[in-house]
Amino acid sequence: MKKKLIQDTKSHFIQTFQNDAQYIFLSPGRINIIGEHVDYNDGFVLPAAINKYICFAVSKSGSSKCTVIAKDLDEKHEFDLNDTLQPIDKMWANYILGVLHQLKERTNNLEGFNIVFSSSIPMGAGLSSSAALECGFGYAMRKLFHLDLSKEDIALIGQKSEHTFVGVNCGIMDQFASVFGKKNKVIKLDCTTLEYEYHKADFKNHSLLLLDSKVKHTHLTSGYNTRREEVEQGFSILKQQFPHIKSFRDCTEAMVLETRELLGEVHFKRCFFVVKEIQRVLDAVNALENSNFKKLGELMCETHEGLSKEYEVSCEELDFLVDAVKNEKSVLGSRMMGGGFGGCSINLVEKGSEKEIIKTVSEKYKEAFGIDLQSYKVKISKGTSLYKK
Ligand code: GAF
Repeated sequence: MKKKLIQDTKSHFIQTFQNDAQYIFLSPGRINIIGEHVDYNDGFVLPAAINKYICFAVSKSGSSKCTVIAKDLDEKHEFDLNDTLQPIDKMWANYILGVLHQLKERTNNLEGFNIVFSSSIPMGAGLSSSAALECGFGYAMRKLFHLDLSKEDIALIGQKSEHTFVGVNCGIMDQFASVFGKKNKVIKLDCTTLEYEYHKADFKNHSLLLLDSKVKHTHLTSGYNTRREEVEQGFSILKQQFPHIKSFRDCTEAMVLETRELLGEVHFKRCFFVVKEIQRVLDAVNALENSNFKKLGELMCETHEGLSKEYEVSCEELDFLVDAVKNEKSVLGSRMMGGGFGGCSINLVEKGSEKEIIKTVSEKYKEAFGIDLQSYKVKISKGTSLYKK
C-alpha cells in the first residue's frame, strides 16, 4: 500500500514534469487514544501517527513558478512565488498556501517548486489529512531550500495555516502527532508547554479498530469554532470567580459545579467536559503503563459520553457505532475520535475479534443508515519523514 502510493506519486511527477522528483516525503495521519477538544484548552492529549500517509514528490522548478498537483483530485494550482498569497476557492490548496505565506514572512531563500501529492488517508474521516498536508509541505520546503526550521516550528506553522487560510481555529494536536509520531509509541503531549513524552503503544492482546461512519465533516462548517468560543467564554466566567486559575489545568470539577448557575447550562456542560477530559488523559496514561486495558476502555467510553452529551460534537451515526459495540464482550472501549460531527470511532478490542465486530456492526449500520461501514486496522508509525529509496 505504502509502496504503491510512493510509486504512483513518483510516476505522476515524472509524467507531468518529465523529470524524476528530487525528494519524496511521507506525512502521516493520526489517531488519538484519548484527550479530545482539550488541546486548545491547555490540556494533555495522547495521539499517535499511523500508517496512512500523504506522499509528496517535490523538486525545485528552476524559476519562480510554483505548481502543486493534487493527484487524487485531478486538480492543479499554479502561481508565481512573488504573487501575494491569499486563500482561494480550492480548499486543499489553502492548507499549502497558508504554510507558504508564513514561510515567505520568515525567509527570502524560497524559490519556485513543483509538487505532486497523493494520499492514502481517507479525507473527512477524522484522521487528520489536513495536518499531514501542511506538515509534509513544510518538510518539503525545509529540505528544498535549507530552511532553518525545527519540527516544532513546522507543526506550529501548520496550525497557523489552518487558522489563517482555512478558518479553523484548531489546536496543535494533529500537526504535532504528524511531525513527532514514532513507531509503536503514543505521544503524551502537554499542550500548554508543548513538552512531550513517548509511551509504549503496547496493547498486549488488544488492538485498535477504527470504524468510519462515512459522515464527512469539515471543521469549517461544523461547530468546531463555536465550541472553542463557548469554552473560552466559560473560562473567563470561571476566572472571575477563581482569579488564581491560569487555565483549565488549574480548574477542579468542584469549581465548575460551584459556578454552574453563573455559567448557564451550555457553558457549564462544555467546561465540565474539559476539566474531566484533562484528568482522563492522565488516568489513561497510567492505565496504559500498567496494562490496565479494562480501565483504559472505560475511560474511552466516558470520553464518548462527554463528547456526545456535554461537548455535543458527536452525531447520530457516531453514537450508533459506539452503542452498537457497547455490549460486545470483546470490546473494551469505544468512542468518537477527533473533532467530531462525523469521521471515525476508535475501538479498543480483543485481538482476533475484529472481523466479527466489523460484520455485526456493518449489518446494523447499513440497516439503520443505508451506509456501508468502512473499517481500518491501523499501525502506529513514525512521523513526517524523507523517504529513502
Ligand atoms: C481536530 C483539531 F484539529 C484538533 O486540534 C483537536 O482539537 C481535535 O479536533 C479534537 O480533539 O482534529
